[in-house]
Amino acid sequence: MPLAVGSWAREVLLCVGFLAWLFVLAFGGEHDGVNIWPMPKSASHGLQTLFLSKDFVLSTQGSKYGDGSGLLKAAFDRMIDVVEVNHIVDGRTPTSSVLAGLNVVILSPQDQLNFGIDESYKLDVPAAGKHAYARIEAQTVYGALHALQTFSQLCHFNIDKRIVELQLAPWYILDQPRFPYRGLLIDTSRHYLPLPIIKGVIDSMAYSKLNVLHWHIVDKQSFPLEIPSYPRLWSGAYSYSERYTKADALEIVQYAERRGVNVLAEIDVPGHALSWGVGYPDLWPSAECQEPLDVSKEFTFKVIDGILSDFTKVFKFRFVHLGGDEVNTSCWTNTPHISEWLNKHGMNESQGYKYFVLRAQKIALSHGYEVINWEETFNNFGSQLSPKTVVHNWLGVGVAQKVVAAGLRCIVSNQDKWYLDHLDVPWQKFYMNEPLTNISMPEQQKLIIGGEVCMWGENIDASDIEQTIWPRAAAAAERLWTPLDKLAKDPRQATGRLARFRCLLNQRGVAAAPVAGPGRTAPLG
Ligand code: CP6
Repeated sequence: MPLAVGSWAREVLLCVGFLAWLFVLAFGGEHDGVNIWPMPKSASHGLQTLFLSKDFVLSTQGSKYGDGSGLLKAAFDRMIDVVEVNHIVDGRTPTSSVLAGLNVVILSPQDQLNFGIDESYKLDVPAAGKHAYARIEAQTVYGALHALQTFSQLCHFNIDKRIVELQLAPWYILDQPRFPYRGLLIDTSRHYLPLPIIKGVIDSMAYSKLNVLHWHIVDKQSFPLEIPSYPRLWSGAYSYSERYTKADALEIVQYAERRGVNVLAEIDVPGHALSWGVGYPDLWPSAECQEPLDVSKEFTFKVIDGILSDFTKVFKFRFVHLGGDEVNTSCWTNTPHISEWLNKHGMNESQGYKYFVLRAQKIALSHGYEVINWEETFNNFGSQLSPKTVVHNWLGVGVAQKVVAAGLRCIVSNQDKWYLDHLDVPWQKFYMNEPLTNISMPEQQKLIIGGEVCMWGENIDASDIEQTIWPRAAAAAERLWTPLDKLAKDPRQATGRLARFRCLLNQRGVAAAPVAGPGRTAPLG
């Protein structure tokens, strides 16, 4: 008899659940209960709770992707790890509504990561069942990786019961990024960052679906990277232990690629390059006047060619970043052999700067790269830049408009909103920075390939990089991922969800800083 009552009650509950689900679909609006960061393009759900099996498995039935590199399996195992499936206590999981595993169906056999690949996915979690599978469908394995991140955010470890719950099932999620370039800059010249720290940054990028690690490797202060063609360049490192071998760089690139993150390498020329001359003083205008790089010597361009040639063996991203910002040419004017050379070639300092930037671009193009340059190069030389240039905004508001009007592509990083080293800029400002401001023509909008938050390294190092990046970078990550109509119009509407994402980062070992002021970080209810 009790059994009969139990099953009767269950029918009623299922029915009530179904009606409530219909209600949510009809009136609730899609944001209700959708605690996912960044917000997917579309998500609808019900009100049932499922439980993950202790033996939660990956099935690739029906998939065209062979996973020869084990990339998908490794991503699945990391997901199992962060949702703590291995901490489930046997016998505590309710026997009804158990999710047995995930069926991942990938339509493309390729796993070459690069700019502009299809990152879309579909994630379905069924309503109930004793041995049900959730299902992911994606064009590429990298779309499936995003789906796994989303799935991990639906799960929640119930500490009292030692089970993993998945609430508000069934789920139907369709998702794809708004912009193909979603970047984060790190700077290993001002402070060396050990490999495990960089890997931690890459892990945390994947949690918020950022997909480009812009590695500002070298600057004035140090040259930490081994360049086999010019082995004295890393004499400009701070110390022997604060260096990256070519193998280290490859390790970072491969680690990132397996998480769907591209690595954009930068050599900033001709300014910001003083450290190059520690090993090769000929690159300096003179021993007294050490930057920008000597524009008058063939050797300078041979070194750039050597570096970029070595880069092609490590950095497989379509783009290389050639800097070009903040060039002060006074050392060129003040150094006799350079001012004579400029005179002889009929150039003033500004024309020398242009000659340098365009020649460096040609070298990069000859190695098969497309070029990214900081905005000063566009502000000074406009359409004389290679049409393959992507202009990286940082100074001005309104520059992106001019760049796309000139038919060039643009990455947005305006310093008043997306510079992480500006500690006084709150996450709300990061959230509200709209890359398409005042750009309305669709052809021009397409030229804004995305944006990037910048963690310049003058005042941070391994000790505080994580809490300086997070949670503010996550605010930008949602701006870059989520369709405009799904973004919060007022950041207050996103506070609770961001606070929860920040908590998730903490649970996963990322030292993300608090979202709100003192006390409760998420509003009640
Ligand atoms: N280093 C390089 C930097 C900066 C830039 N380039 C920078 C300038 C101003 C601020 C923050 C960072 N430290 N190589 C500018 C692109 Cl406020």
